[in-house]
Amino acid sequence: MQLPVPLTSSILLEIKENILLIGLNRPDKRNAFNDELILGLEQVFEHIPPNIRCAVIYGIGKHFSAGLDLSELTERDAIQGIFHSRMWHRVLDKVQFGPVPVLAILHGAVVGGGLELAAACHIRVAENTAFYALPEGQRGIFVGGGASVRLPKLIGIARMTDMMLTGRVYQADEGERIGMAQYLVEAGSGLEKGMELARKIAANTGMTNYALTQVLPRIADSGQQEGLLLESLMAAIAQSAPEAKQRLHDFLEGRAKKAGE
Ligand code: 1HE
Repeated sequence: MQLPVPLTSSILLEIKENILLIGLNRPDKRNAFNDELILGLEQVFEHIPPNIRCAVIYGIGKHFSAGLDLSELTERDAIQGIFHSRMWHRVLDKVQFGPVPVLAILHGAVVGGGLELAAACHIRVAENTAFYALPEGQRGIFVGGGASVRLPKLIGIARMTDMMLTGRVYQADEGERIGMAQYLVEAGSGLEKGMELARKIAANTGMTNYALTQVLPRIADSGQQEGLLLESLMAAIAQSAPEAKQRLHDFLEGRAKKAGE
């Protein structure tokens, strides 16, 4: 299987089975996102090989990510700032609406743009060292990588407002309780848990994974009547696929796992 493309040394890629592991590799700068790193991520998501079924993003070193590289921020005027933020939106849309479900494995700092990347992923697994913050409020800036749209869907507007107004930091256990992450695991075991989940996701039909990553978020963003109609269309398309019919037969003939097994 071919690895995506020649990349910046700030990203490490590895393929295990049919799962793409994407390592953020600027540990000296706590995986802060300079343009090279965020554009490198875009390149990866534009070139995911067709036989990859799931992706896992993790941070190399002590932290997931310290967010935006603040040393590049001082050089931009307002219009450059808008284009820069729109560039982040474009890249993180490619993560959220790319060809495969994406897991984020979180440890240490998950702050600013790092939290924005995590929120664009479909499942978040947090090690018990993870902590979440939006220091933008304290630095006199605003979020620019999609947090104002994606984060309230995970934790609610009130919590995000509090994080930015007061600098509140959520530790891993409280973060899991409020919806920052769906899984909380011991330090050092995030990738193992991520691979376990990724294997399950990779074994789904392509249609199921498409429905959950592409259709469900659009339904959630639409009005009730449009959403219900989209749901019916998606349900009919999914159940008519030959792979779905085979899976239903397998269950009815006792060859498939029961729910809960
Ligand atoms: C950085 C950055 C960075 C570290 N940009 N260089 N994000 C923040 O405001 C978070 C800023 N960072 C931190 O609060 C801390 O670095 C951490 C809690 C993440 C980690 O602490 P620690 O003690 O492990 O590391 P450190 O000693 O603070 O940092 C090590 C080096 O990384 C140091 O550089 P050095 O050359 O002196 O060794 C730091 O300057 C550098 N570093 N974080 C640049 N963020 C799409 S818009 C999104 C907007 C945002 O994300 S704003 C939030 C930015």
